[in-house]
Amino acid sequence: MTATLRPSGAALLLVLWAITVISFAVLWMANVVNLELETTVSDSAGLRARQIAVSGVALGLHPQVKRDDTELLNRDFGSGERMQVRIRGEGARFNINRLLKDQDRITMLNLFTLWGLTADEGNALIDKLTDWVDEDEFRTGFGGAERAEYEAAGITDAPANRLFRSVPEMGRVLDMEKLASLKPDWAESFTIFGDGLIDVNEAEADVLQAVTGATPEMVQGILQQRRGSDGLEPSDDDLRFDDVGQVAGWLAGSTLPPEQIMGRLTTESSVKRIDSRGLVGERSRQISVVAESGEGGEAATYLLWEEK
Ligand SMILES: [Ca+2]
Ligand SMILES: [Ca+2]
Repeated sequence: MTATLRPSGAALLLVLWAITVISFAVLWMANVVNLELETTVSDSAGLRARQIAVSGVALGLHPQVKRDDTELLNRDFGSGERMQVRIRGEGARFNINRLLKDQDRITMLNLFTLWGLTADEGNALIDKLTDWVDEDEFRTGFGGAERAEYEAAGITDAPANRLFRSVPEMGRVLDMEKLASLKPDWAESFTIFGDGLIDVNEAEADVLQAVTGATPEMVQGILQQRRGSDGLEPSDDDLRFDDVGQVAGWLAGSTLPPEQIMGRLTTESSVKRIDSRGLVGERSRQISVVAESGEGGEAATYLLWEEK
């Protein structure tokens, strides 16, 4: 018999702890949402799946649990009950409000053309996104759309003339349909939360390419380094950059000035997204939570709680 716990034993204790003593804030949020869901979730397997998903949220928000604790975050409880949790930094996504406020047309155009729009179509879409949030009624550029253009399309309550309040709201902008046909999961690359810096430890290839102006080959170098020798992410051998300067070598050939690129990057997102799925047999419930981690042991602030 040994007196010390093996790491896996300690990890198991932590998971049991998290599942037994779920943070009050998570339970409170879960209950608030539950009131609205009561009519839709009436089967016991679905309820149990949701319970597991709620536990996964608590686990994912625990400050000691890291995104590459994959064994801890993906568990099989037997009898067809499973939990799958993914922790991501929100800096994997572009903050659309920040891009528009900064009028960062280069980054937006990089992204839209990468997804298959022509430069003209991309510019017209940027004009329309700009008009959606700007307070005036004057069309931006050649492609903008204010009230008259929406009315002509039979839409009477647009544009909003204020910042986006959600990512799905972007889908209401004229021309977004075209983008969505080329890139159905476009919403996965956007957020309305966080400081707008792109997290080099979290972002996918297209986001990194758009923000740095680097070639696909340069960005692949960064991703390979990040994934470690098993080529997978997240996993145990992932490398995390702790200084944006560490990626500078790969970006040397970019068309953008290095200081400008580095100023758009971070190695740590202050805002985290937890995708937690509970599975019971055929039933599955997913909860996505976006939270700003509290400082010095303070509770996390919830920015978004979404259930599917
Ligand atoms: Ca406007
Ligand atoms: Ca305008």
